Amino acid sequence: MTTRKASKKSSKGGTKAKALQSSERRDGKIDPQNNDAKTDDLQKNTEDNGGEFLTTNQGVRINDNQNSLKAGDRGPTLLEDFILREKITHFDHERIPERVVHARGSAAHGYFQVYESMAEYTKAGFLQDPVVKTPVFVRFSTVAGSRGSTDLARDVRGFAVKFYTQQGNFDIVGNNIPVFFIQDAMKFPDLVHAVKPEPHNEMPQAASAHDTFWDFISLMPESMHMIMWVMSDRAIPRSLRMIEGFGVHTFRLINERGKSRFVKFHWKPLLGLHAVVWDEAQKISGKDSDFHRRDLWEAIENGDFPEWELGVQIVEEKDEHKFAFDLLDPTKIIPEEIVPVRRIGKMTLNRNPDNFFAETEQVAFHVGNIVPGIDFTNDPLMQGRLFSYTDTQLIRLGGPNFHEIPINRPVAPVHNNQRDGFMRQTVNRGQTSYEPNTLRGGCPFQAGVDMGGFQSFAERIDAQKIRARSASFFDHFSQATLFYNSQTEPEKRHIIRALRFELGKVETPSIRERMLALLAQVDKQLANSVAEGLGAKVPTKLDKPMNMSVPGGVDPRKFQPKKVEQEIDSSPALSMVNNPNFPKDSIKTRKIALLIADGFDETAVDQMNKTLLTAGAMPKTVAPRLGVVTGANGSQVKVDFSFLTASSVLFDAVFVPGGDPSVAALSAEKEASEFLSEAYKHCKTIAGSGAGVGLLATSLAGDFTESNEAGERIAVNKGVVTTRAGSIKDLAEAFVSAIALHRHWEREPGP
Ligand code: HDE
Repeated sequence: MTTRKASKKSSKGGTKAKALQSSERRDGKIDPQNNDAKTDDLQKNTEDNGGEFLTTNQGVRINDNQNSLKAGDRGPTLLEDFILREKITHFDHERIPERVVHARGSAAHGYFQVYESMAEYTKAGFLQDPVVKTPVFVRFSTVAGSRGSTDLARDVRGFAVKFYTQQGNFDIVGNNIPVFFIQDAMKFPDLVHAVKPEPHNEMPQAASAHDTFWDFISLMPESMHMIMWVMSDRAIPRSLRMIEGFGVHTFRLINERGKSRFVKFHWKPLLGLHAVVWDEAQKISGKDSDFHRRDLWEAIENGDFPEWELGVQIVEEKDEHKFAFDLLDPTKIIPEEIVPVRRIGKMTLNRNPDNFFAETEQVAFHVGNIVPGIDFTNDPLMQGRLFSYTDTQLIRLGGPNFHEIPINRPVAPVHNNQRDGFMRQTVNRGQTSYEPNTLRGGCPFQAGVDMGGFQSFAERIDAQKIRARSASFFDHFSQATLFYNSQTEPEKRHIIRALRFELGKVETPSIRERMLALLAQVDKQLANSVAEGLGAKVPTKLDKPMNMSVPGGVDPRKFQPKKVEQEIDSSPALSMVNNPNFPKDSIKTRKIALLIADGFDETAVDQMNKTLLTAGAMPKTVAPRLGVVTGANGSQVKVDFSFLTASSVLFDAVFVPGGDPSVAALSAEKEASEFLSEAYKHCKTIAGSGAGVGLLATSLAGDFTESNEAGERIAVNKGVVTTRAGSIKDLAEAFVSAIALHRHWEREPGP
């Protein structure tokens, strides 16, 4: 295994020996260049199961782990059996409540490094010095499904990053979508109740396509911008390594002089931004519901460490009100074309967790975990979150000491007078647990601001206590329209189809009608096209959309959405296909299927493998059976997957080399032609050489192979790359260029 730090994983030596490996130096400081500081810290609690003897939790060696203690070998089990009771009791208590939202997740360790000092904007320690490597732990998640639900649900992806900085933990608890459904934390439980499986029958799992979700949404016009994003391909990513991340809310950066600026955080994936198609997503859910989890795990094990650049959009305080929207409104973005995203550093994920429960399940993120140099704004959604994340851990992790769980504890030293509580780990010595004191010389002291003491930004507030929403939050449609207008035709088509699917699963006609009326506010053609698929009409009687997110006894007309003219009509950064931030020039880590059987053309396979590996892709052989296949010249190749264990939806592209016996054997399997047809339908790149072109011709890709029956030409036709007798090297290069385009949407039929 290439990624593990074997030296740090000594199976010898007890906990005490491991503790000495801590990154804490003898003077109590942390080595700033040690990106393994957190890994070293975790070693204190890491156990390799290397012990010789099986013991009880009290350390008593066990002689018989097969049989319980009985009164006679056919008699009843005795209560006295402390070994059985301990084992079963622990087992009975192995589960903790799953997260209310974001229950399904996958995580990895890594580190972050800033490119150059950001001292002008923030005093945050980890953003000062490019030499400093800050350990991170990142958890990706879906929102609606349970812990065991499919990775490929149409859903928002959580993107939560914990930075173990030398000034304490800083968490960016964000999503892969830069806006949210609602504007005020008050509506969060309603939203989540609506999207979760319906309470009477617990259906459907991990899906928003049901009545309660759309009932709620149809009454909440503020959700329309977010709805555009979740109905787009952003909600069905190809890989967690290929999603953007966003802090969503506007935060503050505070510099040494106390000057505050507004900031939005972004994560930009270096592998680009890619999605699957909905039909594929549904099939992946059946073939491999761990698809994203496996993809992340395998990439890290292979040494293909995923990377993201941290981007910031910085807005001066004086510019707070210069936009067409309110910076505090979490249903709005700051378009990148108006305030560019400056990339300030890079995060690399380079180590898989050692234990899913101890790390991925027990990690506790909190929007409220900030460090000096970063501060909050009054975004009413964020303000509610500041309460929620501690509260949820109290029940999920069983008490107030969850900060002591190894994955949660900071690498920065922790000293305070908090004591006791369930599962307290720290043995606090001494007489004092209060401050001020003299008995302990006043320790621990408060830190002056110049010594790193946290001081909240002194925002001026002069206001009435009022339960209300600012009128500056009332433009619910303009940015939804901006998003829709920024999509390419295929992307618009996918949004229309997603809405037809979701609303098609809604059984109550009036909910569909209200949704069509809301969609008409975003774009008339979009609404008409969705309506057509539903066999319905956009209702004219609902030309004033309903906003039921209003207090009781008030005139709802006072709360109707108001459109505000936006600075721009279209933002290319919102499209995945047209996005200028992610050039489509790489096929790194893409999985390519090579369909082969005995008698395959070895020269073609060797050349193709070479080109794909050089481009950083992962060629895998798929054959009628597992084991080995023998090429035309007698060399043997290990089969990675059989048609039974693989499926076209688990690959990015497919190649069929020549070799008459191989192609004949594949032709005899209907799975081979289905494999190709499915890849074709999902707009993936398909290649064939020699007799392999004949197999392509038996599939849906057939129409695009004919033009090249005779020649040595390399034909590239809507992502189908073929040659009968031409150079395989040229074919392989054309194949790589076509895969880099990701998908060939021109094959898709109209809406
Ligand atoms: Fe969360 N959210 N959330 N959320 N959220 C949780 O915390 C909550 C919101 C996000 O991998 C919970 O530990 C409220 C926005 C992520 O462990 C809970 C509101 C964004 C994760 C909670 C929001 C998020 C959570 C559930 C509205 C994007 C998973 C378990 C006021 C910026 C973190 C837990 C992980 C998890 C509350 C809205 C992101 C219940 C009340 C907006 C990535 O505390």
